[in-house]
Formats: sequence, structure tokens, C-alpha cells
Amino acid sequence: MNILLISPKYDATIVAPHLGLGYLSSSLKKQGHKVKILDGTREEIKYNPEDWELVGVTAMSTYFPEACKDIERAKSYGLKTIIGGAHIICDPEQSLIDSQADYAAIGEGERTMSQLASGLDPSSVEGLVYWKDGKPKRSNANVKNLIETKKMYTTKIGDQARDFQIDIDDFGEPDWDSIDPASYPKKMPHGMIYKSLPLAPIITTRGCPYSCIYCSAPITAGKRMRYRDPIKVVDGIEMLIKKYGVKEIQIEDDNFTLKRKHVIAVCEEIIKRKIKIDWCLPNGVRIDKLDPEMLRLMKKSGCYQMSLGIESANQRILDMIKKRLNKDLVRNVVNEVKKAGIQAVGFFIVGFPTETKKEIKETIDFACSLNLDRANFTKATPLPGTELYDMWISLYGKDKNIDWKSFSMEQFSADWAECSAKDIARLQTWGFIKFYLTKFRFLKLLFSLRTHQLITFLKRILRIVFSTNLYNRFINKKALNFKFINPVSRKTTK
Ligand code: B12
Ligand code: SF4
Repeated sequence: MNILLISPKYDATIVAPHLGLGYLSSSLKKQGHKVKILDGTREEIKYNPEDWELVGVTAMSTYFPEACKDIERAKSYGLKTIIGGAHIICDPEQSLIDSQADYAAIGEGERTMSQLASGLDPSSVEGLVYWKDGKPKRSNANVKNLIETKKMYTTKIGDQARDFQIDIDDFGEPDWDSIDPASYPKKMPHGMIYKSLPLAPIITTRGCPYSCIYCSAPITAGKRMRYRDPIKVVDGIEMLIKKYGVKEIQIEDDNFTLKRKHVIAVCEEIIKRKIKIDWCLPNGVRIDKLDPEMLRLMKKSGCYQMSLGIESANQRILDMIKKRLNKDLVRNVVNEVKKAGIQAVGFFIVGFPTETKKEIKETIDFACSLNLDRANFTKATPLPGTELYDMWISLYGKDKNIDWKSFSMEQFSADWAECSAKDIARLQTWGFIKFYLTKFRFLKLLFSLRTHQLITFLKRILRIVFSTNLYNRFINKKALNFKFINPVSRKTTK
């Protein structure tokens, strides 16, 4: 079959190879299908419809509207369509309705896509939602056998069961030819700062067992940690260096340091093979899963930067968001990271329901006082499927249009804390200003940026400083005006 995979063109300030589509492409190619990836952050989404039979589109919530446009276009050519990715996993039935795609993928797409492409009837394809009598219907594929033989595990997400493959090494390497790191524009990689290009993201694990109320990683990747074999991880790194000239690796795992043994094994293997590679952890690691000995080994193997999920300086908030973190640990761990010679980036979230101005200021002051190189202050955003989303729906959901584009953690706006949405936005901006004006951090940041990054950097600052509406009206003129109706009252007919 001829399959086109699309990551939509959207207003991206961070650009990175799309691992998800890379994994899908590799599993489809293994079956002999012809596959092409078009990534809107890299190229125009232009194609000859006659070349393709099935179009798969990926979406996070923030660019779900653009994904819907790509589905609409493919359907207008008479092509079969399937939509997948983080947004869809969190609400598959509603995503099928909103996008009007022919199919939606409930979870990891490798098996789903392969089975669909092999011509199986949709009702027997694992992890698929399809249309039946004008309504979304879940396939009834039976993976009982695979669960008994411990190839899959089932987990309950909300009130729905999802199946995940246990041995993720079975997926092999992503199709790097189609997402060659060197083919991506040198805009802003994840975390903004990098040492050398080309840079490749990899994942060494999938899943996260925690239940932080704002995070959808345990929903998209499952609650059970699934590990790649550290030897295969390092084989992959060597291959990226030799075949694709990669000079830096970004480990994008949700919880890379959860199992110490895994981290040690990956680092020791890099050291043993004398691989010279800079690597970093831009996606955040848990403060309580780091220790001095492990940090030293990470540094020795090439780790130069890591983001730390600190979120709040207030224990009440940390407990409310189910972070399971003791605030008292933070300062010492940040110091240990720095002592190991690794740059430390702090992640902070402001504006949770019930949070007061005083508590937000406490977080900002705490961030400034830590030995951090950089900090990111984002707004509490109710990502679909999370407990925070349920809170938001119960407060505002009824009869309200959902503008998914505004679900970015930089721009989200809700009057649900003990201070107004405007106050949250001001405090977020104040957090950045105060942090970067302390200890000459702004100068250090400016000097660590490359000249080609300055415009994107400025755009990011403007996006944070101005409110969503102002930004979209005057700066992001290309923004799509895609309106959705409230999920509770949306129609369920095709
Ligand atoms: C790397 C990453 C990024 C990279 C993405 C790079 C890229 N081109 O893919 C960058 C840094 C750009 C990024 C940005 C953001 N991200 Co992000 N990101 C991740 C992270 C950590 C890993 C994603 C990954 O590569 N996983 C590995 C691959 C194999 O999995 P995958 O991409 O999900 O793909 C699989 C399935 O989803 C499915 N699938 C995917 N696409 C398709 C398509 C079809 C047709 C099918 C059938 C299946 C399918 O099959 C794939 C293979 O198994 C996830 C965490 C997570 N656990 O998902 C968050 C995550 C996806 N991000 C998230 C968010 C919120 C964001 C931001 C909105 C944050 C922000 N700034 O506000 C931005 C969005 C960009 C923007 N400006 O609008 C949320 C998404 C929630 C949601 N409902 O959309 C997640 C889940 C994190 C979280 N804590 O909740 N992110
Ligand atoms: S924030 Fe980190 S620890 Fe919490 S659920 Fe998400 S990935 Fe897991």
C-alpha cells in the first residue's frame, strides 16, 4: 500500500524530527509498504493524491485544528484517512468526530497502522476507532493471547482499557532516512540551547507510573515503564553518529532516570565504546530520581544539560498536583547537578486551580534563588485526559467552544486560580523577567543562543508577553480560526 504520513504545518517555535511518524514509517516499511513522511515544520505539505492510498495525520492538541485541515484535504481527494498522536489518544472518539477522519488510533500506532495497511477489516484492527452506523466504534480486536504471553499489557485510562506493547525493542529504530535530523531547519531544538548540530531525539523508555494531574504522558505512553535494551539504545546512537552525522542526542523519555540501573547501563555502554557525543534531557527528569554518583557518570558519558521537574515551591500545590515530591529536596539536588558539571534548567508551572498570587510569587522567588542556568515558567494547562482537564470541563466545559490552539502551556488562559487569568499571565512574564535579570542570566542566555535562533527566540518571548488573542491577531496572522463545540454537547453523527 502507498501511505503518506503527515505532521501538519503549524506555528512551531520548537522544531525536531518527528519520532512518532518515524516509528510508524519503519514498521510499515518492514511490511513492504511504500511510505513518505511530510513534516510541516520542515517542508510544505504538498503531494500528488494519485500517489497515495492512505493518509495518516498526527496531532498534539495545539495543532489538532491544522491536522483536521490536512484530513479534510486528503478526504477531498477521495483518500482514506487515519488520525493519531497525543491529542487523539486522550480522546479518540471525539477526535474522530471532530476531524471526520475515517479512522482514529487509540494508542501506539505501529501495530494499528500495520494491521490496517495489511487490509484487515477495521473491526479487527487493534487500537482503532472507526465509523459504524454514523457513530464512532472501537474495534474488538482480541489481544488476550498476547497479554497472556506477556507481549502486551492492558491498563485502564479513565474508564477505558488500552493495550501497550511490552517489548518496545520489537519496534526497532525509527525510519531515520525519512526523519533525517540534518534535513530539519536549524530553528529551535527542544530546550532552545544546543551544543552541536545535527541533533537527534531518541527515546529509551516509554511510559510513566506517576499521576501528576496536569500531565498526559502516562495516558499517551502508558503507566507501566517499558525499557529498551541499553545495548540497543547505544547501538542506535552509534548508528546515528556514523550514518547521519549526528553530533548531539536529546533523550525525550518521560522518566529517563526512574530506574537507576537503566541509566547506569546506558552511560557505561557509551563510555565503554568511547563514543564522543553530547547529550541532554530536555523533557524533564524527576528531582527525587537523581544522585551524585549517577550524575557524575551521566556527565562522563556526555550529558551536559538536564531539565528538572520542580513545578512549584509550595508543598500544598505539589501535593495537590500529585507530584509526589518533597520541596526540601530541590535545592540540594540542583546543587548536585551543577556540581557534576551539568547545566540545570528548572521547569515551573503557575496558575493551578486554587493557587494564590502569594504562592506563585513564592515559586518565582524560589526559582530565582536556585543555582539554575535557565528556567521555564509555563501555565497550568488542562491537557485532555488529565485530572486537570476534568476540573476545567466541570468549571467551564458546558456550552463552550474549545480553541485547541490555545492549549499551549505558554498561552493558556483560565480564571480558575485564586487570582485572575490576567494576573497569572503577568506573573508568568514576571517570573521570566525576574529570573533572567538575577545573576546576569539573561546575558548568559543571549550568548548561548546562535544568531539564527534570535528571531524565533524573540517570537517566543512575544508569545509569552502578549495575551493569546493579541498574539494571534497581530503576530500569528496565519492562525486558523477553527472552532469546536463543547465535547459534552458535540454531535456524534458523521
Ligand atoms: C518530544 C515531545 C515534543 C517535541 C515534539 C517533536 C516532534 N516533532 O514530535 C516538541 C518539543 C516539539 C514538543 C512540543 C510540545 N509538546 Co510535546 N512531547 C514530546 C514527548 C516528550 C515525546 C513525544 C515522542 O516523541 N514520543 C515517542 C513517539 C514514539 O510517540 P508519539 O509521538 O506519541 O507517537 C506514537 C503515538 O502517538 C502514535 N501516533 C502518533 N502520530 C500518529 C499518527 C497516526 C496516523 C497514527 C495511526 C498513530 C500515531 O503512534 C506513534 C508511535 O507509537 C511527549 C510525551 C509523551 N509521552 O508522549 C510530549 C507531549 C506529546 N507533548 C505535549 C505538549 C503539551 C507539548 C506542547 C503543547 C507544550 C507547549 N509548549 O505548550 C508543545 C506543542 C508544540 C506547539 N508549540 O504547539 C503533551 C501532549 C498533550 C496533548 N494532548 O497534545 C505530551 C504528551 C507531554 C505531556 N506531558 O503531556 N513535544
Ligand atoms: S510530569 Fe513527569 S512524573 Fe509526572 S506524570 Fe508526567 S512524566 Fe510522569
